[in-house]
Amino acid sequence: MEKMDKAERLKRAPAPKARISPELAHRLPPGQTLTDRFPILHEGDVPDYGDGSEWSLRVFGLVDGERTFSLDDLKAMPRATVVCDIHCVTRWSKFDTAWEGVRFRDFLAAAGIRVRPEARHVMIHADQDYETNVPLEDLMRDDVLLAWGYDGKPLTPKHGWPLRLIVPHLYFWKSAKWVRGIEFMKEDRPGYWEQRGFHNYADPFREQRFSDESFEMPEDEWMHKDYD
Ligand SMILES: Nc1nc2c(c(=O)[nH]1)N[C@H]1C(S)=C(S)[C@@H](COP(=O)(O)O)O[C@H]1N2
Ligand SMILES: [Mo]
Repeated sequence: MEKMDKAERLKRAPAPKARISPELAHRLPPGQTLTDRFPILHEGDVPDYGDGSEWSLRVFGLVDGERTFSLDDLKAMPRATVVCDIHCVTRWSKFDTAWEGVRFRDFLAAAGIRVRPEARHVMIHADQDYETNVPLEDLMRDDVLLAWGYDGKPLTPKHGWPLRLIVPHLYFWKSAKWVRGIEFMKEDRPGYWEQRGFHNYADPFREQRFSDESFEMPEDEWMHKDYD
């Protein structure tokens, strides 16, 4: 048998995938690499909510009456810990992140919020002038959390204190930090990134990064990354 030239063999070999054990590989969406660090990404400055006592959450839109909640109101609701993998569109994924808070659907039930039947979409309103849209059905899933804790500790300001959303099955830009409002809507409407070329739904396993295939990831999205 003829020995194939090494360079030729290398050229023909498939490009190495991210170094990840075969048992974990199915959890890593296409085009993602795994990180143990916790990158910090957001638009605008980190808001300072101190002990959270001045913070409030407004629920409005297609509900029977607008309501406002304090952090203490939320903490008195049934608590849950969700351990999940998170996937950022800038190609990092982090496995087994542990968040503490109240499930979105438990929040609605505990607060007695009556959502009108015509509501199909939700706009999450957050600082700084950030918003992101998620179908209501998706928010009702078992692992969707309104979180005030991470890894057994209160959220740090940079990661969204006092309250952030966690939607593990969508790219992480849907997991808004510093949430201030939840708006129930009949028609869908694009949020901050959804208006700027990113996918409206954002399923990482279907690699729904951009609304238009020809859209390129802006260079600074890759480079300007801070870590804990
Ligand atoms: N309010 C707000 N939430 C936000 C963002 C933002 O700019 N503002 N960025 C999103 C993006 S793109 C990502 S990847 C995650 C990053 O969360 P982390 O900093 O805790 O890793 O927050 C999301 N939530
Ligand atoms: Mo992101």
